[in-house]
Amino acid sequence: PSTIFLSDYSVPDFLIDSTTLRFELGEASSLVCSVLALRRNPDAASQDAPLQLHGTELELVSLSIDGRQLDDSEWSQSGEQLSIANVPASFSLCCETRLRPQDNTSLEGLYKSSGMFCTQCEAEGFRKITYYLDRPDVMSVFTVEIIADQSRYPVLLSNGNLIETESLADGIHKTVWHDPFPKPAYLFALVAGKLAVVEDQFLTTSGRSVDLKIYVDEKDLDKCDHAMLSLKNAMRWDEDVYGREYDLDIFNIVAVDDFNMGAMENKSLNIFNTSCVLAKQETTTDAGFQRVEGVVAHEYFHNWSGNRVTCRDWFQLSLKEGFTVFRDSEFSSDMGSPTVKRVEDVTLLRTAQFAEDAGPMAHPIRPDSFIEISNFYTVTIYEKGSEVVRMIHTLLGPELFRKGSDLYFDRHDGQAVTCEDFVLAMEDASGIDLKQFRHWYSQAGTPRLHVSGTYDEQAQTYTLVVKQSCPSTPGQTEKAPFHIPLAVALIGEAGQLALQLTDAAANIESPDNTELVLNVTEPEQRFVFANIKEEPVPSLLRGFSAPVKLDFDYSGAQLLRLMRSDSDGFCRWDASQQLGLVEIKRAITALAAGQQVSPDSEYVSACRELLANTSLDAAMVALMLQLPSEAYLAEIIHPVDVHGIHHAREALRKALATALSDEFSACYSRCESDEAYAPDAAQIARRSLKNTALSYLMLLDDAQSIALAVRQYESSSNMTDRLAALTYLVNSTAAYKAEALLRFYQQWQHEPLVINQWFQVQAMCRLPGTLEVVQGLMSHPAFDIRNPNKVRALIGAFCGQNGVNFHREDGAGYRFLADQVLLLNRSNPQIASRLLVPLTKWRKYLPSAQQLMCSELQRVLADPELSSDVYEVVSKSLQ
Ligand code: DPP
Ligand code: ZN
Repeated sequence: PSTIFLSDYSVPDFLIDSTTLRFELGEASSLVCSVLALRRNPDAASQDAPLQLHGTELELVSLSIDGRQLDDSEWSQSGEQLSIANVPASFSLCCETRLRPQDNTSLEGLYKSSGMFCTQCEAEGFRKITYYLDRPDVMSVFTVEIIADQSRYPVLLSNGNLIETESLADGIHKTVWHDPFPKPAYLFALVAGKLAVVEDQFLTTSGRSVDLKIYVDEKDLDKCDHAMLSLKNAMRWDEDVYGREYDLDIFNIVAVDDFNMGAMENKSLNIFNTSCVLAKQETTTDAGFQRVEGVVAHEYFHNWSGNRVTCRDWFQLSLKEGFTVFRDSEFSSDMGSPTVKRVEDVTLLRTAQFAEDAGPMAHPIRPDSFIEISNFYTVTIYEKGSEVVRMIHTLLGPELFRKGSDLYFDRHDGQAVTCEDFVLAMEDASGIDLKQFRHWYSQAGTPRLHVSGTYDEQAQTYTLVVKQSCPSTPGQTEKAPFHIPLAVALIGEAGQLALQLTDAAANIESPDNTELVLNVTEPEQRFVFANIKEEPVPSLLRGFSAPVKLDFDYSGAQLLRLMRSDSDGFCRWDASQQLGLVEIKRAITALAAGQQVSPDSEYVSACRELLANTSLDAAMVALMLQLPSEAYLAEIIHPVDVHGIHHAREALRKALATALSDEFSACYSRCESDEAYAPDAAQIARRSLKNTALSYLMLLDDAQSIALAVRQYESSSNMTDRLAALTYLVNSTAAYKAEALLRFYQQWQHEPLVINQWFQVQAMCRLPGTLEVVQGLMSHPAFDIRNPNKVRALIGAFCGQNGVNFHREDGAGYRFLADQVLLLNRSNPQIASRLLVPLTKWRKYLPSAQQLMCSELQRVLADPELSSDVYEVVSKSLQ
């Protein structure tokens, strides 16, 4: 496999003004006939280059230019390229290809899922449908004719407007769709199947009525309400917050069982993984409801940030993904609890993204090179990309940011552009210089801020010294300093102090002068605050104002003050996590010395206070009571001793449960409620706190707690409480757990998404012997290795979220993963390379684990038929 470089970008030699596709869908094979109106690109360097089209795994049936059939000598094929020399300046190319969608297990291009035809073309799947200029800067107007058996495939969909339907002979029917908006091939979609539909309407701000349709399997008709509501909320929000209106009369969503990603934003025909669209209280957890809301909004928002303005090339992927994640997270924050959403986003960033940024696949949000673009749909491109847009929002403020986004959409509507175009629009609209800020696009790695503070009582000043650095990443040893917005406040005995910098060169101030955003731009900088009458505790990186690791040598007392009284929810939560971290480190030391784990009494008191605090959002209380996750600890403690960390953390949790058992019980009872289920912020918060309390109580391993969990399991009418209880039971010594698992399966065996949760609960069980359970479940009739959701629920959850079992000391977990990757490499390379990620982090662990992990990676690398997807990840991780 070869490497593709951003620096090699050149404009396409040809443009495609229109694309007409005809699909004849059949049981054995399908025929695709494409007619492309091609012409030479006047901006191309060469005006006599051959036409080179992308195509892979295609059977070419015929090829003609302007009605004349080409003979074999007029074209040649090599790798994914089909070349035709000596073509005119403008012409019509007609190409027929034969496909076998039913044998397509990669789930890219045209394939079948549960009897329906569907497509996935991003990033480079269209080339599995026909020969084409499969690059996002080639935008074309599509007309699509679909011909299929009427009884098997009554619903035939593509992008844009339905312009014709016709019944043909022999039970065949046809529909024709036309999309007036030029688009790249990656946004093409087709669906044919037997689908039921839920319909609604949305009236846009300028009075256009849009038909909204969600197509699902008949049995799922009762699980569409939440997605529909989320869609309407998202459409309204994008009008209100960004001034973006929907642009067609129809918006379709189709739910598909077998899908590599969460969902796909194809123009007016979004295709969704069932897991990201279906929801109802009996089958879906609160987190599931929130995911549906977030993903529906995300894909809808792409209509502007992605479709109307798209990417010039795949190195610019974060242009649409980072911006759209930022948009959807602001949306979710407005729909629910902003602080909780922020904490969740930061948690994902600080575990998965920081790990990626410190590992062998580290890349800037705009990468310089790749082997396989599918490997770059990463937490870096998405979540760090979103943080970079958020920092622009912080630096500009909401009004100028909106001016910038208006300018970006106006200036580039209908174009395929770059991250640079986005930054330029923000600069032009605001007049704010983002020159140094641009390093965030080109440099990988997580910057580190070392901050120290000194109080000068005599001068009544408080001085913050901020030093920044960034570790080397593959291919980048030296980093230029970043422009980092550092939001700060100073907390005194009675609350936040008024801030007055002696050097006015800063910065953005809050209206009441008690919060500042410092522009950190130098390797080392000093900020002096005047008129400070008491020694304050600094509240730093408020709202997580930049995706960095921050060190400040807080005392326990200072952290307790922040945890009790900081007005910034993120910092308040983070203080609780830092205190938890200190306790876990003490527990590790204690266990290593053969001593008992006993948490600091101040810390226990703070937790007790939290449990009694009914004025604080219950979701915040729950989050603050949860100790830093093992995944986060693995980012902080080096080398990572998975078992040592796990046992220390569990021992500390158990000690807290013992010390606060009455408080946890009381909290549990207080949170019980019999009101009708709603996935709203208040109820979600209460369930979250209730289940956090139950999880602690279960550590007592007493009959009373087990009875509580059993009762909750049996009496819950919603999946959140039921699944939480099942999870705690499965991880306990309760004899009832086998029965609970069996009954759960029997009750839900006809709901694949619920069965996925059943697989996942078992795969994530922390008790010994889980690998054997997982291996056994792989031959369960409900498991299907061709279905990505099942693979993620069982194999992905075990390897990625069950550290103590995956890192079994005999290496069996690693061997299991390598076996599965080698198997999936042949059928679904995208999923195989995704799954491999936990092994690639081998350098973090103890030497004994490193060796075992490495030898499994080597075994994978030795496979002679590695896909480019797996090859890139495994080879880079061994470099
Ligand atoms: N479907 C993926 C997403 O929306 C890729 N565009 O992020
Ligand atoms: Zn996206």
